[in-house]
Amino acid sequence: MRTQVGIVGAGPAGLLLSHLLALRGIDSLVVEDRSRAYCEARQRAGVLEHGSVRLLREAGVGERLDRQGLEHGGIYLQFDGERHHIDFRDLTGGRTVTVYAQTEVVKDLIARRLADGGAIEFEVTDTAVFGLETERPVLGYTSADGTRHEVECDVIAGCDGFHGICRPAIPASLRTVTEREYPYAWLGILADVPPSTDELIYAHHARGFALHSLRTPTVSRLYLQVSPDEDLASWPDERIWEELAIRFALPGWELKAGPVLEKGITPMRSFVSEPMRYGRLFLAGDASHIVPPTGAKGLNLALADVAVLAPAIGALLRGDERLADAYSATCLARVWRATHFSWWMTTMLHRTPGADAMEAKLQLSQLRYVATSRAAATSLAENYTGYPDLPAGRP
Ligand code: RFL
Ligand code: PHB
Repeated sequence: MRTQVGIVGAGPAGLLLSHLLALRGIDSLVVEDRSRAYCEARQRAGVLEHGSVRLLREAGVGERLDRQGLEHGGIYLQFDGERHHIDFRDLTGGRTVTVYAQTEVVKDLIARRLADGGAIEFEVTDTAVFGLETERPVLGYTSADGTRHEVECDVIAGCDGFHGICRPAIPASLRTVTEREYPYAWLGILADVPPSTDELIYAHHARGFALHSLRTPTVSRLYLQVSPDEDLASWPDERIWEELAIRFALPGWELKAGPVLEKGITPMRSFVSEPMRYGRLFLAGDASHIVPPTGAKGLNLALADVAVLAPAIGALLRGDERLADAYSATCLARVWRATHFSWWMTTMLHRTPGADAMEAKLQLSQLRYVATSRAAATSLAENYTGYPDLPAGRP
């Protein structure tokens, strides 16, 4: 068996890459160790930068996004009993973000790949990549029916997330990892209740950070800062709603509670593995970098990586290696910008366990500066809506 590009992972990065390659007439095979239903239901990100929306639209997969996505012109920052609106449209010359769940992006991309005759193998096991230093790397896997395959490729794309097998296939001596774990986690819920707010609320509170996000006009997504070793069992739904109500409390405003459809705990880390290429293996998305979710960047970085990778692979297959050689550095410039922004949002908004009075006062001063200075707010707005601009989605 052979394909031009072997893609490991059917998350947003692997699926969009497969589609962008197909637009260039390049064939690929996506292998995924989970089921299609699992990939389409996994609750994760919700916010698309303005450039990610444009990319999906230009790639011809933005039809449902345009119909159902909820455009947002700003966010609220809440601290010290006050809620301040940060107006992205005004601060960035019209830029916005769009709330459209990652689950929907994944559904749209899977549907499109299958409609176009694209090859996606779900529920594979024992994925392996080898011969990465050669011009004929091999993608090995066992399909759901137990058959072992070894597929000869021109290029392999490691889009297999943080726990995948592709990053570890790069010799450790050739990789530099820069990493930080935060002393807190997010407890997230999906709730069958209309959002109590018109824009996302990022709330800094003495008891910890809280975020009010949403999915649709009738479904809300909310998060609470908890300790990293928190036991979900000690958070019955009533306790979650009580804690959310305390952290978002504001005179004259009420948090609507409702049935909790799903809950989970997410650890928080910043992680970058460099470079993003080894021979004919290219890493994209969470396989190479993780950001804490406070900046809403993870999904957007995954999409940005493959927008750079697709034309680089196209050129490489025509014998021009220049874009492929520049791939890692091009992506890492954006990755490090997002890593800084996500770290900055995270440390400004969360309560650090054991923090002294100095840290608490400095956080409040920083929040007040962002809420009152146009220059400081513009920096937040520019980074949140997406910086730098993305390459186009159409070949
Ligand atoms: P994914 O989505 O993890 O996809 C990787 C795929 O690879 C598969 N896989 C394998 N397949 C075959 N063989 C193997 N050996 C394999 N090992 C793994 C996996 O099953 C999976 O299907 O990575 P990708 O495509 O790079 O996409 C990255 C994003 O998923 C991630 O960055 C975001 O979800 C992060 N994130 C957020 N990002 C945003 O931009 N905005 C947000 O608002 C936002 N909120 C979040 C988030 C992530 C969260 N969690 C749970 C991690 C909120 C949360 C709670
Ligand atoms: C979400 O809607 O899941 C979400 C929104 C903003 C974030 C993180 C997660 O910063």
